[in-house]
Amino acid sequence: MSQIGITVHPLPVGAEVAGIPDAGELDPELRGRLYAAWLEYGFLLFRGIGSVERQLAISRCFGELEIHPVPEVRCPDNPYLIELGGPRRSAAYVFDGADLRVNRIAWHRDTAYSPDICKGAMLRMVEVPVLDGETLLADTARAYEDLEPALKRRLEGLEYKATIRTDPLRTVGHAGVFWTTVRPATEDEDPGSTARRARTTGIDDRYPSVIHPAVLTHPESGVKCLFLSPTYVDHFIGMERQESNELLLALVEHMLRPRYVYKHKWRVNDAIIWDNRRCMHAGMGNLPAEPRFGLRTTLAGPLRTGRYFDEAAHGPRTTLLD
Ligand SMILES: O=C(O)CCC(=O)C(=O)O
Ligand SMILES: [Fe+2]
Repeated sequence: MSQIGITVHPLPVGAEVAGIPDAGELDPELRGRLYAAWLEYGFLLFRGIGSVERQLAISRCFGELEIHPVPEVRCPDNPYLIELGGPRRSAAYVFDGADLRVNRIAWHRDTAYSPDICKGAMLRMVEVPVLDGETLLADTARAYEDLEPALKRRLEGLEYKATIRTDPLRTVGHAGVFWTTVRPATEDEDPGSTARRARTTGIDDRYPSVIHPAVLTHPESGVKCLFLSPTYVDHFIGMERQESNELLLALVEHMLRPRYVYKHKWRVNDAIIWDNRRCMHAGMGNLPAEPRFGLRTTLAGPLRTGRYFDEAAHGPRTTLLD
């Protein structure tokens, strides 16, 4: 039986898909429609994805899954899933000027600290806090399109150095972080936070800095995207830090204009699959008293957009999949 009964409802940014069957094989025609909608809208929202199996099956309509490069975040039951929140991922709290929050994640593209960023990811929310906990997504293709021609020319051929930053202390005050009031919680506010932060500092050393282009021509749709991953940006190559920070801030402010941003208030079993080449995303965070738990797949088909900053030490990579 044809499964073509799905409907794609455009949101102001992205689109929601209704009518996806709850079980069974997803036929090729349906997969084709989903894929075309994904490329057209940048991300798709599904409701009522009630199991890991369904999340994996729908994710696989968009490409092969990959095992996330950071072992610490993998789900012990299934290496193709990572955990967001939950007892194993108890991240340090931050203070945002009003409250202590957990799960607050600054704007980024997944795995943009590596030369091969992943193609996309599907996040499904299993446990949802009553208050807050939204995920934000920004369409960087539309943001690029609206830039002034002079700024587009300035960005031509421009590259930036990207560095993983797992320690919130290092991101505070950084121009790429739009929550300028955020600071890590003190040990008094969040007993154990110093030790938890110490557990993640080693991760940074395993991921040498990389260089990515500021603008990416999408390999499938051909649209140009403002390819920044703000929280990982160290500086634009060839610029003094002040000039680089000013440019970064101006671009981030532009990308975060409400017309390019969608804020998703989760319901249990909602799932969003984003095109990581086109969209960047962030987590608003929630109050520590409320549990929030999500499971995420990662789409392989790595895109070699970058190279190591220090190629002498880490080697140029010559083919796409080596
Ligand atoms: O927790 C969120 O809202 C965003 C999480 C995130 O960045 C991710 O799943 O890649
Ligand atoms: Fe992410």
